[in-house]
Formats: sequence, structure tokens, C-alpha cells
Amino acid sequence: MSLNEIEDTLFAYNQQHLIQYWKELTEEDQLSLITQLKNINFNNVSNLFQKAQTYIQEGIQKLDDHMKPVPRNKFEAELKLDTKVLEEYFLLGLKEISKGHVGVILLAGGQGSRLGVTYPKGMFPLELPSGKTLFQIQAERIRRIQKLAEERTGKYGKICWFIMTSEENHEPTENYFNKHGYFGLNKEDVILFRQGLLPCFTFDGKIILEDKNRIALAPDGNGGIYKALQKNHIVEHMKKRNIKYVHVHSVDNILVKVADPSFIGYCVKKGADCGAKVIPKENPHDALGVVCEVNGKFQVVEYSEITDKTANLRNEEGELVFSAGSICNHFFTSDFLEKASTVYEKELKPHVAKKKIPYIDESGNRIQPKTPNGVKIEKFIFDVFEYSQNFVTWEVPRNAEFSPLKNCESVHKDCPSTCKRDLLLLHKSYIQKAGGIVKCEELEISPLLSYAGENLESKVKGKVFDKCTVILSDEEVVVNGFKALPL
Ligand code: UD2
Repeated sequence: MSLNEIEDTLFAYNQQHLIQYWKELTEEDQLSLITQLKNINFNNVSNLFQKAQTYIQEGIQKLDDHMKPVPRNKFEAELKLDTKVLEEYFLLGLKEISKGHVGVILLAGGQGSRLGVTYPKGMFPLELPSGKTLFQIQAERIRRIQKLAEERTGKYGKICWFIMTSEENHEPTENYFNKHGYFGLNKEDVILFRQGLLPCFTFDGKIILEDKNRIALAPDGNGGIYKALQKNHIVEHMKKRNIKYVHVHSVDNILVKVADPSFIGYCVKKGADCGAKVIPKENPHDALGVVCEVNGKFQVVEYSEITDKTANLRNEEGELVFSAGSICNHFFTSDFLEKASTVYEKELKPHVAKKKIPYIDESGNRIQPKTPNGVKIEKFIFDVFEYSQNFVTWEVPRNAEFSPLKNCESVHKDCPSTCKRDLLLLHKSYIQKAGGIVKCEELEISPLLSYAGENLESKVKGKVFDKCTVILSDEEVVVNGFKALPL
């Protein structure tokens, strides 16, 4: 595409300002700018902005009058379930894993701005006794659950791990996995793919020029997954490998049960095409979106989209009516993902966030605004729930399954130290349950030894732990030679 053609397009969409500094640019910078412009589908982004404008002007609509809690037949709470039924789901999930029917998608394309890092969140040094990062913990949970599935079913099946990155963090993520030998997984079973970018807009629809040769771009939200699946032929790949069920989760939850057999088994047993793992909201102001029905369709309603009155509603047992807190942990069939990435994706509503976006002013100066001057547009992964033919919800306890790394330490909530605290507390409880005596603060279990508290007795029963220890699998003692003490 030549400059003339680009000029015509820019004119047609009223975005001529994007080349206003063209003559000042070096040849290299001109090439860079033209490449960015070529990558923008102006028709699509302009439609998206039109759709988003309703939200910018009217703010978020309150949905109170249309909301209903998830019906009982679409909801099950792990803690309230008969152990036999739970075991049935667990075993069913393991069987699907052993048949190679299960894939995992890790959502790792976020920018980590609240945490304040410019590198991928999965690499953040959590200061665990083992020195492990979120990426390593999750990789090792996959290895352990594959092994457990083999032990319980007699058949070994691989879980294929798909990792969604962004343009910005793709390379560092890939380098990190390469450097660490994919943490013992086969490289061909770990597939990295990039999500897309969208331009940032001023409130009146002008695409923002961040520098004279650079357009302000941001990842298109975790709902960008559907477009990215299609663009990178991921569903086709899943079908070739006979992957039928997919567990999708965020990168930041240190307690995440990757490819959780109980959740998968429950969804498979119910014949669901789509499912959400939830935790009970602790209080009405707990900042989690709630899974509920809106006008008969399943949806996640962000806490900012309901009034205090609705958030405070309680049932006869005194529990919150809208308590199914979404934790960005979902189940999909690969058939559903196929439709989501080809059909539903186009219908997904844009969400807008008003942000302070650096820009070049009329005189060519770079300005760092002090108040929001524009919007980032994102799609949300859960907005496809409304297309589900059979949606289910699986409630799990927070202390065993959810502790996210969102913020930097000074926030004191959902930050590095709370992640570490919650993981070590959970591990302490597993060790005590298996008959170990814990007399120290820092006791960690390798995910390669135990996925969720199983397989510990021979290593811990009757033993006293009085100094910082990492309880390793036999394999690790031999292979990695960690600093931590083998038992
Ligand atoms: C997410 C959920 C929210 C709640 C909360 C709990 C969405 C839209 N919101 O809110 O309902 O469950 O998590 O922790 O799911 N990501 C990408 N690409 C992007 C943006 C995000 O891959 O463009 C990933 C990100 O790396 C993370 C996950 O999506 O793994 C959640 O993103 P977030 O931390 O920005 O979402 P948050 O906390 O606002």
C-alpha cells in the first residue's frame, strides 16, 4: 500500500492527523508508521468505536432489574457435594486427560500495569522458597496432573498448553520458556500465540498518535482470544489433536488448578459447552464480577454494573443472592470455541476504559496527560457465555483456589506477599492433613510432587518441619538439584 492509498483511507475515516508529521520523519520511521497503518482495519476499528461510543456517553448501564442468580440445576458447590459424586467427576476429568482430550489456554497477554512490571507477569519473582514463578508452577501442575491421570487410569495422555501472549510480551515469554527447557514439558506441546492490538481513541473518535511515528496501541482485551484463536488456527490444531475440552484461565492466580479434573469432569458429565468456576463473594463489595442470568442469558456482571441494593440482597439462609464471583477460570468445548472464534466474536460488545494516554500535540510536543484523555477498547472473554446452549457453574473455596497477583506490594491486597502467603498457608494445611507437624512459616510443596494435597504421606507423616523447606518430588532431587532440602 502506498502513501497515497493510505491517505485516501485516512481521509475516508477522518484520521488524516496520523500522518501529519510524515515529512519530518526519517525513511525508517516512515516505514514503521506505514506498517502500523497497514495493520489497522479502519472499517472494523471505526465500527468498534461507534459501538463503544454508547458506553462512553451513557456510562455503564445498571442491570439490576434484569438479573437473576444462577439456577440451582446449573450450579454445584464442590464443598457441598457428596464425596462419591465428587470422586466421580474427578475420575471422569482424569480419564479425559488420559485420553488426550484436554487442552489448557493460559491468558497471558495482559500488560501488568497495576503490578508495575513491563515484563510478563508469569515471570514475576514471587520470592517463594523454591524460587518458582507462576509460569513454572503452572507448567509443573500440568506435568503432575498428567502423571496422576496415568496412575489412576493406566493410560498416559498429554495436555496441550496454549499460551496467549501480546505483541509486547510474546518474545520475552518465548525466551523464558526456551531458557528453562519449557519446565520439563515438550516444546511441541506448548503453543504460544499472539492476541491482537487495537488503537486507542480520543473521546471523539480520533486515533491517538503516541509519537510522531507511533500509533497508541493496546491489547484487545482477554476477549481478543477468539479472534486470536481464529487467526492462529488454534481450534484447527485442537481438532487435529482430538482436544475436546479446554480449560482457560488467567496467568495471575497462584492457586490455579490447571486442567482441574473435578471442574472438567463436572462440565463433561453435565454435557456443558461452556462453564465458569466461581468463588463465593466474601461480602457485597468484594470486587469480583458475578455470574448470573440477565434476561434469561448467562453473563458476568461487573460489580460496578449493579447498585448497592442488589449487591446486598440476601436469601433466606442469609447468603448473598449474587454471590457467584467470577475468577477468570472457564471451561469450553472445542466445538464451542470454534463457533465463538468464527461467529460470536463479531457480536461481542466493546468495553471501554478511560485512560491517560501519552500523545503528540498540535505543536509536535509529547504530552503525558494528568487526567484521562482517551479510551482503550477491550473485549471480555466471558461475553460469549450468552451464546452457550448449556452453561454450568462450579463453586470452589477461595482459600484453595484463588489468590491473584494484580497489584504492587504497596496496595497490600492481591499483591506478591498475599500470593506467597496464601500458597504457603494452603501447603501447610496439606502437610498437616497428611500427618506432618509444621513448626515453621515457610513450607512449600513442589507441584511435581502433589497437585492438591495428594501423594504426601510418605514424605511428611510424623515428621516435624521446623525450618524453611521445599518438599520436592524424587524426580526433582535428581534432575534439578534445587537448593531446597530434599526429604
Ligand atoms: C478479571 C476478570 C474479572 C475477575 C478477575 C479476577 C475479565 C474481563 N475480568 O479481571 O471478572 O474474574 O479477573 O481475577 O476476565 N489478559 C489478556 N489480554 C488482555 C487483557 C488481559 O490475556 O488484553 C489476561 C491477563 O493477562 C490475565 C487475565 O486476562 O491473565 C485477566 O485480566 P486482568 O487481570 O486485566 O483482569 P481483571 O483483574 O480486571
